[in-house]
Parts: sequence; structure tokens; C-alpha cells
Amino acid sequence: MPIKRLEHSGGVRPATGIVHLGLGAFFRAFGCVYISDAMIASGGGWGIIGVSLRRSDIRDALQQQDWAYTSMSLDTDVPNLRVIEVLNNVLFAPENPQLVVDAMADPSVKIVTLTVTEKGYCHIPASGTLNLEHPDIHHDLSNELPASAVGYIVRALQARRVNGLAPFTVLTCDNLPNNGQLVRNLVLEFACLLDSELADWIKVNGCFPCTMVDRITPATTSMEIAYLEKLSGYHDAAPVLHERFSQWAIEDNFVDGQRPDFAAAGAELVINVKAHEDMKLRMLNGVHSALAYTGYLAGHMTISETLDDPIFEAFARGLWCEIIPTVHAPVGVNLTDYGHDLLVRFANPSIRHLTWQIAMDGSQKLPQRMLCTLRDTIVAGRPAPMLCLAVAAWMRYVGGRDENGEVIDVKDPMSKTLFDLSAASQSPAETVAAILNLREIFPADLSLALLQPVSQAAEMIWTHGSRAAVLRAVNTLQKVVS
Ligand code: CS2
Repeated sequence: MPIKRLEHSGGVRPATGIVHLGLGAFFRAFGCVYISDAMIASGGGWGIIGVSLRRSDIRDALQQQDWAYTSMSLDTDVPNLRVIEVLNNVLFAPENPQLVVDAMADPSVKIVTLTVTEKGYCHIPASGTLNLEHPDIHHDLSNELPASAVGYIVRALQARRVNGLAPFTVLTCDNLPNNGQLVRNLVLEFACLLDSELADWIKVNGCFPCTMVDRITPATTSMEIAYLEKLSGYHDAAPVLHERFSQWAIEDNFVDGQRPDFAAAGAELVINVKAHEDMKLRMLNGVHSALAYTGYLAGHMTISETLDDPIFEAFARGLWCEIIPTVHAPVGVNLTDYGHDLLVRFANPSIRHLTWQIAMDGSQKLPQRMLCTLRDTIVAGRPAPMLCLAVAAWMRYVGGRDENGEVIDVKDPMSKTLFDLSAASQSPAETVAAILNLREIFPADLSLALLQPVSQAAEMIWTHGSRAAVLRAVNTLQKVVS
């Protein structure tokens, strides 16, 4: 039986008001649900055209079910199922880039949302500037039809300007610091290289709100597709599964104030998102990555499985002790309680979030998840052995072999460089020194400050294994505390 249509029965679709770049599971489990709720509460034409930039499989699967899909919330024994019908179309960009630019330049479109992951911004993580060596940026600067997200945004804004339209708001939903400002800078940098008048027009008229997005959404596997079918009696080829928890803080800065009624859907509209963002990137994502590298090396498949081991739970708590003093809590939030709630969310056994999935793209994630925090602790003169251990575990992981000598499928845009540096090093200290020298990730001063503590942690991991290194760090912390 095919998926049941619910919300817009009778075939009535909302008018399109949004184009989304990078239609992965996260946005379908998160943004699409908020936008659907906002329309249910307050109306508006905020239907979405999704764009897949890299793969056609989601488009192909959703097309067969008229763009509807199930969102499964997995917190309780009985999952909560809901059919989401906010997508009006999905385009596979490489098939017809012009169609994507035209969709973004359509007068009905007021917002372009993005979840292209950290590497999709084609920037240099340490400096936040456009990576002009990136093949997609190279291509987009010399071809009218783009390949990169930044290229699409600039070409579509160019078309809107020519047609006398206002720009769309660019609403990034990726886990990057100051994400709106970052994408604005990249768009302006790219536009400047094409046409400085276009760049000036964007500078004056464009809006790039920063956001903090949060909902744990592991990749869907065939197991969940079968489970959903058993549960619901219908076949959905592309459901999304996620925890019940969800949080979206958005800077209220939209072109002509045009946006869905996000507040009616439960999002927080704020003047400045920095406090939310720092808290989430450092406390959630930072600890997620730390558990992913150490947990993977210790043989754990998922985050909840990793946390089942009390040593790793103590490690997470130890990490928060280092992180919390660097975070200014958003108004009304107690960071210790926030950490406690994170532990419960991470331990949710219904969410099979693979350590391998979170371990992806570390070169693009580490700066905002751990290195900012490390910088602050160093400036404050405090040691941060837990975070240094996490950085060392990442360095061990990207060497490409686990503790049993098995090959790791390391997914990272810098994987070859990282692998080559590891292979050419004769000792853990040499590996650490070589990787700390990568200026795309580690600024010189930070690299110098991390050399000794990260080498020490690496020595432990290489010699005794990740779990023993974590155990030792946890025991040392407990001795210091007691
Ligand atoms: C995770 C995030 O995959 C990862 O790197 O840390 O996707 C995390 O699950 C989300 O940011 C939670 O909101």
C-alpha cells in the first residue's frame, strides 16, 4: 500500500515560497516539519522545492510518492508517525542546473534554506573564507551554470536583480558558527569576483539570518523502512527518523519581513543567536564528535552504545566540565541541566546514531566543535585534557585503521592529506605535529599550544587504546576533583 496522504488531502498543495538546497534527512526531519506546522497554524504559501546537489536517490524515491514522506519520532516505545506534505517538487541539480536557478529566481520564492553540511560551503574552516582552490568554486567562477551552493545562490540573486526583484533571504541551517554571517561573507566574496555591483546590491538588500538548529536525525536504513511498513501498513521509500526533541533559534532578519510563522511552530525568534549557537555547537556537537572518535576506536557502533559504558558517560561529563566555563548561557538556560538533558538524548536506545556517521568530515567540524573551546580554555589558563584526548582520537581515527588493524572508511574532504601525513609519521608525536601543521584547520598559535597536551593524549591512545586512555583521563579528573 502506498503512503497515506494526510494534511493536504484532496491534492491541494501550498504555494511555493521556499527553495531548499541540500535535501537530506535532517531538513526533512526538522525544517520541513516546522514549516508544515507554521502553515497549519497560520497559513501562508511556504511550500518547498527541494534541491539535491549530489545524489538523485531521494528525488527518485519521493517522486513515486508525490513528495510526501513519513517523519518517525523515536523516543517512546511506540513511535509517533506523521506524514509531511510540504514538498512541492524535488530537483536533482546536476541534471538541470538552470531549472534550479530559475526556481530560486522565481518571484514567489522568498527564502532559500540550506543544509549542505560543513563542507558544502567550500570554505577554509580555520579562516571562514572561500576556498578558491575548491573544484566547484573554480568551476562556478568560470561557468554560468553553477555546481556549488554558493554558486547557485549568487547566480539566482544575479537573475533576481536583473529582473528587478528583491533578493531572497538565505537561511542556513548547518552547524557552523555564526552561520548566517559566514554564508553572507562567502556569497559576497564570490559575487565580488563576478560583478562588484552585484555584490554591493546583495550587501545592501540581502538578509542572512543566523540560526541554531537541533534535532538528532540518524540516517534511515532499510531496517527502518521495513519497520515503518510493519507498523503502518504502507510502504514509504524515504521516511526520516529522529528524536522527539527539536529546537530552532532563528535571528528575525528576513527580506521585507517575509517568513513563515516560525514562532507558531515552536521556533524561537531571537535578536542574536550566538548564545544558543555556542551552547549547542560546543556542548552537543563537540561532545558528539568526541564520543564518536573515542567510541568508534573502542569498538562502539552507536552513540547510545558508547554511553552504555560508564567510562564514556564519565568522559562526557568531564568534557562538559571543560566546555561549560567557555559558554555564556542563553537567557533562562542552566547549562548543567542542558548537559544532563543531552546525556538522556544521547543515550536514547531507539536512536541508532552511528559513531561512524558523526565521525565524518572532522576536518570541517573540529574548529567550531572543539577548537574554539580549546582556544578559550588556553586563554583562560585552564588545562583541557578531555578535549585534547578527543582531538588526539580524531587524529588516530583519520590514520585509517582501527585498533584491530581494520581499515576505516574515513569520509572527509581532507582524508587523503590526513592519511598521507599519518602514514609518513613514525610516532604518535610525529603524527600530531604533522596534523597540527594543517593551517586550514589549526591556526599557528593554537597549533603550538596544543602540541604538548595532544601529543601526550595521542601517546596514551596509540599505546593503550582509546578506552584505556579515556579511563585514565576520567580517573585523573576524579582524583583532581576529590
Ligand atoms: C552530529 C549532528 O552528525 C553529526 O555530526 O553531531 O548531526 C547532530 O546530531 C545534530 O547537530 C543534532 O542537532
